[in-house]
Amino acid sequence: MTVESTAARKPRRSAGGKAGTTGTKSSTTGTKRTTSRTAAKKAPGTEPELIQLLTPEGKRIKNAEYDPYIAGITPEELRGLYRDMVLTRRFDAEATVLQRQGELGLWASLLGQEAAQIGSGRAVTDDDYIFPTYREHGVAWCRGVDPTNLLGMFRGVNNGGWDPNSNNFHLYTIVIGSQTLHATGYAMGVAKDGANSAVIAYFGDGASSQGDVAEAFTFSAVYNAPVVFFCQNNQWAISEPTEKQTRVPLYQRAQGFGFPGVRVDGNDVLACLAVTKWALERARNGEGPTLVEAYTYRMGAHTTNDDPTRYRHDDERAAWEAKDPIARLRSYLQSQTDTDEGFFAELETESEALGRRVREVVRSMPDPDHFAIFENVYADGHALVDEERAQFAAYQESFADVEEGTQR
Ligand SMILES: Cc1ncc(C[n+]2csc(CCOP(=O)(O)OP(=O)(O)O)c2C)c(N)n1
Ligand SMILES: [Mg+2]
Repeated sequence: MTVESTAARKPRRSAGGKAGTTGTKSSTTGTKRTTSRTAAKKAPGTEPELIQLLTPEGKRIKNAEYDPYIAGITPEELRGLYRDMVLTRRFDAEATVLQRQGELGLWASLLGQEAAQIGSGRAVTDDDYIFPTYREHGVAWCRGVDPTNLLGMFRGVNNGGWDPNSNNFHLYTIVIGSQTLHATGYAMGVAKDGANSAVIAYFGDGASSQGDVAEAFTFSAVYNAPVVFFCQNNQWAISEPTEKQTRVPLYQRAQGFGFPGVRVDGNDVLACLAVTKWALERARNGEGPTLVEAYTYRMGAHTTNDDPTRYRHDDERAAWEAKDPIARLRSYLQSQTDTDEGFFAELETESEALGRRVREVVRSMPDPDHFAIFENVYADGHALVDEERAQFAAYQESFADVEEGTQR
């Protein structure tokens, strides 16, 4: 396994990098179309360059640059990270099942991305502000957002489910990439306030193609905003593979905007913790933005509406299963710490209890008031909203007539 820091931090490559240069050359040569496609694909069996502190077998790799960020981590804290990942996976599985049973309209599973989310989520301090996508259930867990609060929107009974300012955790954002701009603006505000906090924006490999993300990179760089862009490259944007988004490794994009980018093993919770701490420290020290690309895999479907068997092979999933983020920390705990079987058994009991609680809470969520959607649109009300509310009231009353008619 190659372990390497980012090219942007130690600029050994020319701008654009090796892969980018290859892509540019072949794409300008019409006759080389086949070559160009081949070049954009990863050669089978090759591993990308990334920062890894824990191998898939659970062996610790030394890294002079990032070890200091997890130096002194105790067995208790390691068990805490393991617990976070196990409970998040259990919650996520329960939500998927609830959707299958018709209790939720939709669910976007984080299966396989637990290390990226728990590692980065535990690196953030209480004062930092987080802007998630719609899949950051593990980060929400780290933030202390009750998991059941994540489900209201997916059940269609509320528009969000939590107060962003209570946990410095913004509402889930479905408009791809837009939260990177919100985060950048917020971070620019943080800098103007002179506050000693940082901001982190989550987004996906697909989102990296959005104009919003390019604008966020530009503004954050130029204004030296204290923001970390945390890209979970889970290899897929619904049915589009990453090679359809970029000809260079995503972390190298940062170089062109003038800030560092780094690729970390997104299935290694220790590496994600260390690298995110480093990036947040840079932000707090006034060194500006950082792009972290967490190289991971979406083990499940894009959402419960999706069927990945239509566009990807089972052997790809099998290869990633061997790099499971939870299994590798378990191996490490068992071989290198005093963690006994009692810990794992207790956690299993706790997981089951969490699953039961999630089921009970979801099933007892009250239906929303039909008119709640018109509230909080404007602070002082608005004539157009009043008009729409009146139209909706008339529409509702039309059902009352039908019901009366049916009864007669
Ligand atoms: C602006 C916008 N365009 C398109 C969509 C539809 N859409 C929803 S999820 C998605 C793919 C996102 O992929 P990625 O950024 O890799 O995140 P992932 O779902 O893999 O976590 C798309 C295109 C959207 N929600 N918003
Ligand atoms: Mg993706």
